Amino acid sequence: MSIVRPHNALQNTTAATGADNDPPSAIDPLRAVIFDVDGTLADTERDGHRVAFNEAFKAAGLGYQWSVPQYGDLLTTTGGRRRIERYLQSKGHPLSEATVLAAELHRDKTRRFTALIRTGTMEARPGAVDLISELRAAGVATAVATTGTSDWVLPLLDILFGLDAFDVVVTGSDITDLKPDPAAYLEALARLSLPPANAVAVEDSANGVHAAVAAGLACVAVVNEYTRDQDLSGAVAVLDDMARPDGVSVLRGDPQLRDGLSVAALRRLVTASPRHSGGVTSDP
Ligand code: XBP
Ligand code: MG
Repeated sequence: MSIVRPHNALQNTTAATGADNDPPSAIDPLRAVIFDVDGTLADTERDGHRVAFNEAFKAAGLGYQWSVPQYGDLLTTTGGRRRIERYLQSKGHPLSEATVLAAELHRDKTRRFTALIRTGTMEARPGAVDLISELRAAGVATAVATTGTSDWVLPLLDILFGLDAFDVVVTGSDITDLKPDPAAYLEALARLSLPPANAVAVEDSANGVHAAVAAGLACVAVVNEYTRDQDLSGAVAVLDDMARPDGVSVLRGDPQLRDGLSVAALRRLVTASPRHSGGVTSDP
């Protein structure tokens, strides 16, 4: 399932004014921000997906349980079904059996994770709610590009932000090639009708940064405990959170980002990007 909602940001060629220190220009170079979900908009992996995977293993009578550190290694495979399938093969299940079992386990895991989301225990990462509101108030389109399954992605976004907070939502159910393939980002750009030079991606992981950069986007990485030590060299900046009242740690990039991600900060990043040619085109 996917969502495409026309938003006036896509027709708006007038820059938001009043963003700290940025003079208004006739055409805003920042037209959209595309967010990853898992690990970026919400810390879903350790206490969310991992728990649901383990419940599914238990319900199926399998003795497998993924520990917190072990799950960090497993996360290098994107997509829950593929993650299970590879794990089962590593445990000696023949490929044909692993494929069938992984599909069943993943269906159950998706049901369990969706139920967990509906209990309201998953929280947005610090700064995410305010950043999305600020972007929308400035007329900048907001989008999602995730490899997660639409069955849980849509309720999670709805509970944390409201589905109206996004102009475009691309999930793993909409594409065949998951990150690090750029397909999710290319699909989001196509639905936004924007070229990559006028958008910024916000990601948390090496696979995600790779996907965004391969789609031609400038990408900011906002790390978590699982991704802090990954190779995020493709990102224009690396932060430890999107924003916090006491400022964030800038692990790499413009020291001014210590004030956190804002419309003005993201506009500076897109303008400084070598991909930005100084204008806006309507051709994706
Ligand atoms: C997230 C994933 C997903 C989740 C589980 O990667 O790889 O597979 O771990 O969700 P990213 P599903 O943040 O780079 O999009 O079980 O629905 O696949
Ligand atoms: Mg992620």
